[in-house]
Amino acid sequence: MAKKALVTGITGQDGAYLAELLLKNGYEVHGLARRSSTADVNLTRLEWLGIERDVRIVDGDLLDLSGLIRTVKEVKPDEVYNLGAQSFVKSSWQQPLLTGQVTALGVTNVLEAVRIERPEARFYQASSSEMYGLIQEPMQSEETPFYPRSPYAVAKLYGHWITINYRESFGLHASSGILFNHESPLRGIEFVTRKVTDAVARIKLGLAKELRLGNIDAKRDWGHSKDYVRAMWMMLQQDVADDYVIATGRTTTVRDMCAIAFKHAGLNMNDHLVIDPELFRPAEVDVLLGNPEKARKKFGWTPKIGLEEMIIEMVEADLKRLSK
Ligand code: NDP
Ligand code: GDR
Repeated sequence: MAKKALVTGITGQDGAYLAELLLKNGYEVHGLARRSSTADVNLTRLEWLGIERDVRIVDGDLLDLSGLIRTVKEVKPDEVYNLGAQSFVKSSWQQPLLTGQVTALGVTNVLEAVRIERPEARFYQASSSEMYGLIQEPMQSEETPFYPRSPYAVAKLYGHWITINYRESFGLHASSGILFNHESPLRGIEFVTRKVTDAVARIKLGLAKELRLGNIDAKRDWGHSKDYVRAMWMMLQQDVADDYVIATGRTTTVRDMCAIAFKHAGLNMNDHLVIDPELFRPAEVDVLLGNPEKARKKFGWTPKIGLEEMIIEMVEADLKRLSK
């Protein structure tokens, strides 16, 4: 019998790539999605991967515990991946309460539904390198202390600890992946890599002249979503639940990431890049650099796609999309 997975955040970047991987691995995939007035459910990313008909969509919201309980009771998943969140750090200062409700308490709602209806299911929580915030150690591992610097990061830290608590209190097979930034052509346009590749493509095609950015000195450890969803799945195949850092072990400034995109398009970055003080954040996470040794040792995970290759893939995808 095929294994069943329930994925929250199925309409997001990781939801799409994870669904693709799970389908390839023979799973029956159920995805929780919110209704919207424009399209019943936004399946754009699943359509991009050509799998929109292969995923069974279940209407639901992380804020609705009764719906989650009903869904878990009906689906009887073997694995539950909680990817749903208000995931944009900058918006979290604008919507701190909503971010807390969805990104923090939403995790408890899913865990409760699992505990009540399907305690034998394995659970994955999408934790984040943003939890490290004000950096305490030059390279962050599972042992590095947390110091969250945004309402989003505070909410993720709650989600992280409640997952550990459900594992320790109720014996749930609940794991957290502390994932560093990961991107792809399916990345939301508000995040910096995709904002850059979209703008570079527009400038190249004569549709725009400039790219406005905030703090380009910030450094991030960027990987590819495809590699990172594989790590999520591998985590849940371990006999014992645990927490793992998933990262590349290389950090790059926003400026240098941006330069890769401009260079690939044959454009001079200095002719188009404008620094806009409005785009700076109330508090910044200056540098992130992850140590993925534990995941490599325990289950052999290593990233396959490098930053240059990924940014070029994103620029090409945006050129193709905008040329249509
Ligand atoms: P996206 O922003 O692309 O996707 C977020 C998903 O959450 C969307 O499907 C969205 O649905 C859904 N969602 C938002 N609010 C609710 C709600 N109230 N009820 C149900 N679903 C909701 O994020 P990513 O795919 O990039 O990331 C996946 C997860 O991993 C997130 O939890 C994110 O915080 C976390 N993470 C991401 C990292 C990254 O670099 N990408 C790194 C570390 C952690 P809708 O389409 O309806 O808005
Ligand atoms: P981040 O990603 O906040 O790290 O969170 P984002 O791409 O938004 O920012 C990365 C860095 O770039 C700087 N920056 C800008 N960012 C955006 N979005 N837009 C700009 O114009 C801009 N200019 C400079 C930011 O200040 C920041 O330092 C992502 C999300 O996916 C989270 O959900 C996830 O948990 C973390 O990655 C790990």
